[in-house]
Amino acid sequence: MTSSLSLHLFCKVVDNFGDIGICWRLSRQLQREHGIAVTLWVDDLRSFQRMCPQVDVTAGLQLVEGITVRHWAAQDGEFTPDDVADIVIEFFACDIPPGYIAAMAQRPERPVWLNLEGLSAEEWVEGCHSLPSKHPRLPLTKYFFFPGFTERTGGLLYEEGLEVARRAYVSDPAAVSAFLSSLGVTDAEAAAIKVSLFCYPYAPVAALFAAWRDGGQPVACLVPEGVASDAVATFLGQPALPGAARSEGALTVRVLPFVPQQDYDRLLWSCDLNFVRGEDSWVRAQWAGKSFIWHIYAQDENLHHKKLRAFLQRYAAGSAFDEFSLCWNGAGAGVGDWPALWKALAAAMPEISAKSSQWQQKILANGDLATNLTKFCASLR
Ligand code: TRH
Repeated sequence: MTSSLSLHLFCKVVDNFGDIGICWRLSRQLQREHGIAVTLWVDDLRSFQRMCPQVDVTAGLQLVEGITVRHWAAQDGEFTPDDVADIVIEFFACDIPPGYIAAMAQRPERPVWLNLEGLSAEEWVEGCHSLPSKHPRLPLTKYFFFPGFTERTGGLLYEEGLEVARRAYVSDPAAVSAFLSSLGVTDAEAAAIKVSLFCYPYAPVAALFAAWRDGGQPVACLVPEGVASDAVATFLGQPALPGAARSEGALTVRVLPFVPQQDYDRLLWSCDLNFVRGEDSWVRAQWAGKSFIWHIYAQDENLHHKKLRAFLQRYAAGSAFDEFSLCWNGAGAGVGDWPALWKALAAAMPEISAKSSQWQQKILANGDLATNLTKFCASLR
């Protein structure tokens, strides 16, 4: 489907990878499925390159997989109305260059201006989604666009063909084996309970490692480079670099390279349990159809615990899932009896995974985020 629409998406990489991860995924889907000419403005090309190796970190302007990528180097650029796109999106309320906003106000056909917010399962999101906010001085109106889990939100990022690709992969043991061995995973590790670990440094990783080490079932914990490096290096007895691995008791820990974003889905599909964090990997784990534990981005006054509980309430995967999730996020009753938490979660995993397709259908009934966003923009033009 081709549309003559142009769209500029501004992404400021606050920290970690979620901002650029989400914006990169959205850019590709808007262009491929909706025919929109997307320009992605990114301030930190190095973080972008970590998940998209073909990015040239020295280029001010480049084409990556058909998407125009501009290095957003400063706030003092001069712009004319012709430089302004039909749709302008700021991710996570990042401040787009004032010169660009001034040019937006001078454009004969005002652009649709959205603030694409972060994902939360909390109810207040429904009351804020699609609300307008008039610019204090200029003849412009910005609209809040919230991802979410209900029909009164923008939905979740989900691209065409994802489920077909997932089913084809998980039903092809040779493909799974080839992918895992390409990451250095041995046959013995591939035969164990495979866990991918993507969390923030403050997760109780050492305590969980001890529970897996002393547990009855072999566990292979696959950790992308740079994740929980201190706890992983302590277990390994060496720096947590790709290829480093060590076994003790029932646990093997292996450090993987940080894979390109398109490969990250295959890591999730290859494992039995996925520890995810932030926003994008959390959503991808929900599409992966496996059990997952979410490590939420910590906020002051433990506001993130409210966000976590709101999601647990919607997801309703049972007490083993809830207790483990709460303790993993420091929101449990105590520090966590990790051997007992792991035993209960392991027993519940088949049932949790079985429920995932029902959950996916429930969310997708509201439409995917890219489609909902294009419809919302069309309603404003
Ligand atoms: O990296 P994150 O912690 O990003 C966070 C969150 O988005 C959070 O909501 C935001 O407030 C904060 O940034 C500023 O987690 P997230 O969202 O899962 O993004 C990680 C991205 O990295 C995701 O797109 C998956 C990708 N990824 C790879 O491409 N390769 C890998 O090997 C791994 C582990 C992740």
